Amino acid sequence: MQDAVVAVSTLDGTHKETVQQVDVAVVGAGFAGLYLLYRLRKAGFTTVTLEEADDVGGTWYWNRYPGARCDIQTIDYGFTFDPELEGAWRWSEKYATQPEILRYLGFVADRYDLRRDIRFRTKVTAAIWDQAKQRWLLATDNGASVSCRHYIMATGCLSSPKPPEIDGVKNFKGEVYFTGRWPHEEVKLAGKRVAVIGTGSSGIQSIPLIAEQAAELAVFQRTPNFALPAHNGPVPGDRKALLDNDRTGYREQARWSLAGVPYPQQTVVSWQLSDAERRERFEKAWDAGDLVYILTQLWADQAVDVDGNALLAELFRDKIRAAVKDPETAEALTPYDHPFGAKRPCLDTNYYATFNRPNVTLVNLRQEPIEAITTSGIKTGKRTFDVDVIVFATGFDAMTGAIMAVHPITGRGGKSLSEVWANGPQTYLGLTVAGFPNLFMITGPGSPSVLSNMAVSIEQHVDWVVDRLTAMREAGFATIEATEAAQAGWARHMADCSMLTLHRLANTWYTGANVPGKAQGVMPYTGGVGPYRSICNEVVDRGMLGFMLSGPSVAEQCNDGEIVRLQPDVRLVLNMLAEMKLPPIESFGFQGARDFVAQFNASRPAGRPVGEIVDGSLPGPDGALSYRLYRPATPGPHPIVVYFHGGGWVLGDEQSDDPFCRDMCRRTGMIFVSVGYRHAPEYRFPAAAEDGYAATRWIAEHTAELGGQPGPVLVAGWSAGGNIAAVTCQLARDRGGPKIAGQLLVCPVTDCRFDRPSYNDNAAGYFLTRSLMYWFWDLYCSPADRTDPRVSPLRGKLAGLPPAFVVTCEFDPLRDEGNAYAEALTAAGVPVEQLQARGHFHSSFTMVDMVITSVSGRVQMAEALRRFAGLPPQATGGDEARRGQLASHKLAAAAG
Ligand code: NA7
Repeated sequence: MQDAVVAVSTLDGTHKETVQQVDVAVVGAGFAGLYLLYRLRKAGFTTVTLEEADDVGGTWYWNRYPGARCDIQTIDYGFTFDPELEGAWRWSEKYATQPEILRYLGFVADRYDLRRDIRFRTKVTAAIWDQAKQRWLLATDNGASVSCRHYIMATGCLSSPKPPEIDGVKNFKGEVYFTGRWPHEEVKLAGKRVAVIGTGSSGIQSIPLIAEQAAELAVFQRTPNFALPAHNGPVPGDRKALLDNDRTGYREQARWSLAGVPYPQQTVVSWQLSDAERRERFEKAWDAGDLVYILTQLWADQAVDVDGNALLAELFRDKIRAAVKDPETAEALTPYDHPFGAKRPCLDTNYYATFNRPNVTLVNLRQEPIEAITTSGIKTGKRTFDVDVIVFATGFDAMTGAIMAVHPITGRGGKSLSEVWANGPQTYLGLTVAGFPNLFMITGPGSPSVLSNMAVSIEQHVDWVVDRLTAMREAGFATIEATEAAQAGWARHMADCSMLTLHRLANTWYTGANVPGKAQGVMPYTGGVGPYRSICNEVVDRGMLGFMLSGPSVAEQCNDGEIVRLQPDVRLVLNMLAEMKLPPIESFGFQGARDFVAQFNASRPAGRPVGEIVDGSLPGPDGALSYRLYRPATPGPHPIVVYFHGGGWVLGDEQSDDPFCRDMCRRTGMIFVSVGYRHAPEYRFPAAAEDGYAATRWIAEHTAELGGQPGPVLVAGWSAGGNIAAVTCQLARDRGGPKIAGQLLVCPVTDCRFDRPSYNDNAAGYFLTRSLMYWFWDLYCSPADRTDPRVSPLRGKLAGLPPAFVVTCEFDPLRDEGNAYAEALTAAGVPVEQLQARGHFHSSFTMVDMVITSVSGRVQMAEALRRFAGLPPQATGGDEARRGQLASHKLAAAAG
């Protein structure tokens, strides 16, 4: 290391001091820092790691409190970059203790001789980017400053403990400990009166052990948490067998999974299971004592849907009630304020049973908040607790604390990171920040980090960063910086992802809510480890999209843009379809295409239950038409919505949009009658239009018989069905009824012009292609008829039509004609509301089971239909979606 230390002038040039010159400086010698050092050295970069502690370990160095363990199973929680390392280390337990993990990290440091490049007991006190030299200068509190081309923060997500935030701590005459800074020497608690404040993972792990030692223990709980028994013991045989049978495959599956642990995506939804089946699944998870399993494997909607989650949370609550004898204590320990998994659940050993001990008292701070800490103990609103020891298990300034609060970081043009992040962290990929060239964060905010197996995420980040530095060096680039556009796009994508899960619905350290005054928004990436990895790879494949690269003797490169413009789940669906390498649907022929659609629909989970489903037939203009009626579970009579399915006038039937009809029936509280109109090419224009009108007329005349509310009906339709709904409104106006109270047009076909930009921009790649639309048109309608308003309603007279809600999707060939129809209706004096769905594709709203981010759109559609029908807003779904939007918009707003 000495070789690299040279005398240079400081930034202001006034005096000389010793500065250590390296290619790359790393801060932190935990999991991330150690692997960085290994990779950087191997890649031939001169490197130094600065570490505040006097040994390696990071989080596992500091968190030495009694009971500290990892809560990812040890076979999944370790380095995988070197099979020989994997072979050389054996974990003793399913969940390793802190000392064992620390030993492991020491073993890794020794094995690769990493310590020689680590400066221990050295804190960075400031970091400044020198634009002229294109280097970072790091000041330290111990020894030489460091000048480096690249600065990588491997500072961990949970390494900056939160201050106590309670008055009077300094007055307390007894012992004070923080779980996140537990002393190295033994802490003797035997015979003492102890208070523990905080019931997150650290509290829940330590409380049972402290209770065994202390004479008395008072646990001060602000928010109860869900805790699953760890059932610690040997590494489970089934998981180990999976790993041993195919180590490479097992690790690879972890890398592409959602949480970084190799579990498949659960596909069975809660409503497909009986109460007994759900309980059976839950009991299995409870007995397995595996946090990732219970968080992901019970049913597909457990983490994405409030109702699906509530079923699981209630089973959990039953367990707490059964474990704790005193009903009042049990009730206080039972969480109601957040969905299961939205706040970090804990893994425990005897936690709930500890409250049955005579020496343990639970103090419910919701009923008696702490007023102050006194010289002798803790005073609440109701009583005083005299104690000898106070343990603060109050958590961390998570995700951003160690990056931002620990030392000032000054980027290009004197920009301070604290100022740039004042409204919340802004990053590109969670790895870089615009305005801070050559600065990288490992598992920074905006990456999956704490919502994943950290070991897997760390390896992915480190590999990506070191590979980029290597590629830059080979190409002659000296600096790399994220662009503002890419970063703003990432913030939008983050906000979109935050709609996928329920994390936005809880006040947690994930959202910054645990630190008073901290900007709030979901900080970790909720889109999953595998999707995140594919996005990082795509950035590279697309020529370092969103990065500016420059070097002394090469031309500057900036391939600007947003890496993900699709909604995250739409991206997954389209990728999945692309992987299927399907031939164009039109190449199947019309019967083959119908069979394909039927097969595709049959493979999807059934939609949610509604009150009743009735199949029937009604008289059409040329024979009977079948219909399917969806009735809400609420008492009727209900207003009726006549619905027309999608399928280009060629495909589908009255059952093919079943999940959408069920969902809308539930959300609107209205009857949906899906009409099986005749299809082309057997029945060409105007058969579908005339069937639509005739069916609407018949339904309006038979509302009472169908159990509907007397009065006007409503119409709705998707795609070609949207076309039929729009046409039906025009025909009803012109042919003397029936009266229609409102029209919902979802991605409707409205015109026969193919020259609007969306037909080109979205011609291919978004499932509904331009050529498929051409095929539909050819099968349904000859060119001479295409300007007839019964197929191109945009060409008809628009005044006097019922109020409309028009939905268009950004990545849909039909987008612009839908927007044109909305504009034309407005111009004709028709009340119009519009949803222009960003990042969505033609099928987003009907793929109810797969496109979670379309929920809020359907909530808006349902609210519109209720308004048209003169009903008050529905409280449930709407509220949930609105809350979600608010939380995610905080991040998007911060991006703006
Ligand atoms: P956590 O999970 O943030 O838990 C901190 C606990 O301390 C939590 O119960 C807090 O209640 C409570 N707390 C925080 N501040 C106060 C004040 N001022 N008064 C009373 N109670 C307070 O931190 P941990 O160290 O347990 O775990 C962090 C992560 O490490 C964990 O999630 C795993 O990923 C590993 P609150 O819930 O905020 O009401």
